[in-house]
Amino acid sequence: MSAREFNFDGLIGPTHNYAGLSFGNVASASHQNTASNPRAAALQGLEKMKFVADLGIGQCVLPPLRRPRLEFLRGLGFSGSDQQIVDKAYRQCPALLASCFSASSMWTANAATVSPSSDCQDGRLHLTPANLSSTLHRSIEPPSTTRNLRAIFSDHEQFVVHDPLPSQSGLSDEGAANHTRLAPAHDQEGVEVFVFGVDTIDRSAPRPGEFPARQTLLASQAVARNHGLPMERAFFLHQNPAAIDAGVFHNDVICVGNENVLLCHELAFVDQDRQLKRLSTEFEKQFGSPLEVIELSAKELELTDAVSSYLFNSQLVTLANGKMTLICPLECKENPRANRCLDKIVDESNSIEKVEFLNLRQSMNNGGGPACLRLRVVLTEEQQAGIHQGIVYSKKLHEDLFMWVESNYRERVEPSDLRDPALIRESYDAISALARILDLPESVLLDC
Ligand code: SUG
Repeated sequence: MSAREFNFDGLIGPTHNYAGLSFGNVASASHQNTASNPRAAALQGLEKMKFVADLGIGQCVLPPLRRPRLEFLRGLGFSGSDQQIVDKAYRQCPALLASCFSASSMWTANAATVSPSSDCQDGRLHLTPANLSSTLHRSIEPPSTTRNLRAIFSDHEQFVVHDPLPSQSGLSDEGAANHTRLAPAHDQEGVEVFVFGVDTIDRSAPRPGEFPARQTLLASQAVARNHGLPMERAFFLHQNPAAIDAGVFHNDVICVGNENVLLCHELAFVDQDRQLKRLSTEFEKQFGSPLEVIELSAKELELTDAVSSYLFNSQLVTLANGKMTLICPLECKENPRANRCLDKIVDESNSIEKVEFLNLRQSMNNGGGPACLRLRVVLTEEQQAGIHQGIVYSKKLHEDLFMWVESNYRERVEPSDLRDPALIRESYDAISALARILDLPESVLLDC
């Protein structure tokens, strides 16, 4: 049965703000305590969905998690009315307040790791929500994300939504941002590449010195096991610690794959030459066709430019005619060195034919590019019919979401606005209204 790729984009929530919560994420740190524009952010996200859908690629939306999550503060000993809790947290620890307000669920590449049914031994599509245990604000997401995914992928005959891995530093998991599926075509069997930042068992293995590694080898192996991937189809690559220390906090900041193409920087992995050779050899052996590796050298693009332009965080998609397009953030156009690299990438000897640019500045300022905002799911026709239909993108859904953003979102949020009781109410009301648009139970979305 033919299968196609769907991008599940996270709707950018009404509390989108810049709090500098992600240590090791350069953009998040440099925008700490600046004012955000939630309405513009959400509209930029919607524009991306429209752009991708107009290319003929499958598109769905994932709802934002309800924020602020005041239960989180209550659990940490803040008591009183909502207003009192917020005031106390603002005075005593603004980072905790910002954590419970964070709209970080927009980056759905971190929602889960997904293996399509063609890769899994039981013939079902497997999803493991990420535990996101390495950052405080994101570690609040997994129970709610799991609930949402179970509401959307509810047919047990076709889908398995696992529990997130235990929230433990040795099992730290950041989902699809550290996972790439390679296959001759989306609708065929593929190999799955898991990228880890640290091997917590082998103490002598290289690890970053400055910034945290957010994905462990143990976590990646556990996800591959849970999904029932044949061992010869699962690859584990070690992320280069130098890249993590330069601000590459997820592998999708330095590498993107699509079908038979792998685009990466030469400093993406430990022992890169040998590992990529091994991957290419296996790919060719298993599928009888070559893997196309496009590698940019540090001379062509320094790590700092890779991080500031987010070139590798572009969305690489296959159009109906089989050609590939790279959807880049505007920052790649503005960075002359990144722009020069794009000329090499669309060289006629490669499968990538075209480059497009999108303005995602609001998300980019928090370290979230085009690829961070989407979770890729390859669905067969039967599975397309089996998911909850209210989240499938259409012209009508776009119009409804556009109006919803226009009428529920603030134009601007200052750091001190997180104390404003009206923002709490407005954000909850927005989620209630969204439940109706997406035809999902309000009880699920409000609890998430
Ligand atoms: O986890 N930023 C996110 C960005 C996630 C990008 N996702 C991928 N690369 N797939 C993070 O670091 C910043 C929030 C703040 O600082 O307010 C933040 O969470």
